Amino acid sequence: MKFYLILEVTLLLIAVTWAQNPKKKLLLPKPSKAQCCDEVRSLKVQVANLTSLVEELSRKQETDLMNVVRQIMDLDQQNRQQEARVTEAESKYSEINNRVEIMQLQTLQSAPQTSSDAIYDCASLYTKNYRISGEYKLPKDDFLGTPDLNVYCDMETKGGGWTVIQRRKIGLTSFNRDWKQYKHGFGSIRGDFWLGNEHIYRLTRQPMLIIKNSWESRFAEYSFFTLANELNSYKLFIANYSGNAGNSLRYHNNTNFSTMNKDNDKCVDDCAALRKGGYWYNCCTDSNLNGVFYRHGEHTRSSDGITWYGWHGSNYSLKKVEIKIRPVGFQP
Ligand SMILES: *[C@@H]1O[C@H](CO)[C@@H](O)[C@H](O)[C@H]1NC(C)=O
Ligand SMILES: *[C@@H]1O[C@H](CO)[C@@H](O)[C@H](O)[C@H]1NC(C)=O
Ligand SMILES: *[C@@H]1O[C@H](CO)[C@@H](O)[C@H](O)[C@H]1NC(C)=O
Ligand SMILES: *[C@@H]1O[C@H](CO)[C@@H](O)[C@H](O)[C@H]1NC(C)=O
Ligand SMILES: *[C@@H]1O[C@H](CO)[C@@H](O)[C@H](O)[C@H]1NC(C)=O
Ligand SMILES: [Ca+2]
Repeated sequence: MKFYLILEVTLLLIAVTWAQNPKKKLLLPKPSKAQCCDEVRSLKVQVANLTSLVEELSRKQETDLMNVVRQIMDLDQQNRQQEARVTEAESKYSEINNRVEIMQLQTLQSAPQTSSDAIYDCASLYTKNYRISGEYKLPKDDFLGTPDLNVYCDMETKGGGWTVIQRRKIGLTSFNRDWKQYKHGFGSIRGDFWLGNEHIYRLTRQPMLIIKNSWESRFAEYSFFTLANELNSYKLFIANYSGNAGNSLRYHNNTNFSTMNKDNDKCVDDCAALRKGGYWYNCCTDSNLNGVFYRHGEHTRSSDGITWYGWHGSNYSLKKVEIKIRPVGFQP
């Protein structure tokens, strides 16, 4: 709008100077009286013409300007209406989502539990016909001595029933944490998180679970995955790799878990400090899924990123990772 106003003023100034100049110039040569008066009259007409022209022009410009302003205001209003509609749709969506989740939780909590149909994980939920991916609360189990636990279930990938134990996708949560935090878990279950070694250990206490790391279009799958307990430093056991991302967890097989304040690795170096995460560090990594999230620049000089050497080598930090587990015998 400012742009149009300035243009108008400039044009008016030019018009005025242009209208004055010929008058002065033409008056300079010494004219006869009659000639003079004729010329003056004609000049006056010209000036009057020009003035009316300028007036007409500025009127036209004003109308144009007003039209533009009106159009902008119309667009503005349409924009606002659209935005309001989007906001409304969004809030409706999240409301529905919330209601579905609350219903899921309520059904879950009111479901009578016997030892034969206890809910251990997302796979048990799946077999009880919970088929929507999202957050669920696993009830506490007095028999197993487990407290209740919020988990995220992937009920879609490869038949569903996956309990997600780790996710990296937003990058605001630091994974450079101590033993206690890795033990109990941290982050938010819908965003970036580590479920907690104690929970993962309990989940994998029923024999034979599969781990699946998936990111972008690549994945790695192990048909056996289990953790030892805390006394045994949450040592990792995996077997039978398949997938297209490379077997970059094999190097970490039979290896204790290490964090910034517990060096259990097989190295003179302090791998957790070098790689800035908690992981089953060997000496040190062939993968570092709890490393530093590098948002800008996929390649980094330090090898402390979220790496999976079998796919992108040591200098590429992955942008999305999820680790999920489910029982080996699970039938979707
Ligand atoms: C003034 O304008 C009118 C109409 O635009 C035109 O017919 C006339 O010749 C003009 N007179 C002069 C002196 O330019
Ligand atoms: C690996 O796969 C083979 C063949 O399917 C199977 O016999 C074996 O038990 C698996 N190993 C583990 C540790 O699950
Ligand atoms: C792994 O942990 C166990 C028990 O915590 C310990 O006995 C063993 O020495 C550790 N191994 C390494 C390589 O640190
Ligand atoms: C991990 O080590 C065990 C032996 O402790 C072995 O049976 C298994 O095949 C190894 N896993 C992989 C993926 O190499
Ligand atoms: C990663 O970066 C380091 C340091 O710049 C370099 O020495 C190494 O060759 C790189 N590795 C790969 C696989 O590109
Ligand atoms: Ca060490």
